Amino acid sequence: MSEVMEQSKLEVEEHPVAPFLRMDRIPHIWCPTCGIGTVVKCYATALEETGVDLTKVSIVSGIGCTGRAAGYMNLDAFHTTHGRAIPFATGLKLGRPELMVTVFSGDGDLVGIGGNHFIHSARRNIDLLVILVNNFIYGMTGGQNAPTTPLTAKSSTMPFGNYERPFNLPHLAASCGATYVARWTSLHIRRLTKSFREAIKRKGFRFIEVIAPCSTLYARLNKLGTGFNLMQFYHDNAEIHHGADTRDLDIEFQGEIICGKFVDEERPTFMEMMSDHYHKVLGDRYVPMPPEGGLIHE
Ligand SMILES: Cc1ncc(C[n+]2csc(CCOP(=O)(O)OP(=O)(O)O)c2C)c(N)n1
Ligand code: SF4
Ligand SMILES: [Mg+2]
Repeated sequence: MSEVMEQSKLEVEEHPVAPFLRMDRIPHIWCPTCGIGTVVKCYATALEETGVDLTKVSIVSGIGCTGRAAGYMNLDAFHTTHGRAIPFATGLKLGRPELMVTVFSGDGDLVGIGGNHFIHSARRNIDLLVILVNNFIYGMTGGQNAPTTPLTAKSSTMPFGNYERPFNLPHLAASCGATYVARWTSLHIRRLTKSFREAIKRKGFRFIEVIAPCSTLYARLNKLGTGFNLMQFYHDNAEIHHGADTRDLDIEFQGEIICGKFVDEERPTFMEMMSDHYHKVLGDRYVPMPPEGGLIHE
């Protein structure tokens, strides 16, 4: 094949979301049939479809297999320490209010070690889109039990099955004050992308849980086959109930997975509350943060 033909073949074959990825970092580290890449693809597609100004989009991850997502995206991206994606993103948003800040991380990172930051960020309605990939386990470090591992499911630290009650994440987020709450699986690529598009346009603490296969640890330790088998399982066992009461969204081991949008409401964000309050109590003495951030014009 001539060099010209090879070149045009490459151009034709470029993936539609390639411009959203740091292609020099590919191949990625994720295992075959892991679900994380699908979620990244849906997020990239949503960014493209909403037409947001990518110079104003920032992504923050903690540590874990899911936490690698920030490093692969061709955005202003931050790979922070374990459990600290939300506080890092909060500081970023407060200092640069014009940015659309997304937190993209795993269940262990966001609601295990990072659980305290998660609940308070939702309570204060910090303006963040939080995407949590829930594979029911600590993937990166060898399959330890997570605060999301379903009862009786096996993990490397609970080889005889988990006996700790897991979080119902949409209920946790909603009861702490999140203003947008949805759950999908990595099989629901169109609905997940639509949910990302919708959440990108909202403000406040927006939480989207995505159930996704960890083929290498969760599926192997529980003899569930590969990620493909889990996708089949989602196909057969996921039910969409928009507006469902979040108290009813617990996930049992290999039980039904209720998906949908459960909360979508407006409430003043942390920044709005702060600004209103200081205007009221300090009047002209209050100098708000410039809309384009405190430092960039200096
Ligand atoms: C302070 C600290 N404690 C523990 C670790 C080890 N560690 C790295 S990733 C991880 C779990 C990640 O699990 P999750 O967020 O569910 O991500 P996944 O790999 O499943 O996508 C742990 C315990 C660490 N890096 N830093
Ligand atoms: S260990 Fe699990 S979560 Fe991590 S890349 Fe492999 S399949 Fe995905
Ligand atoms: Mg995990």
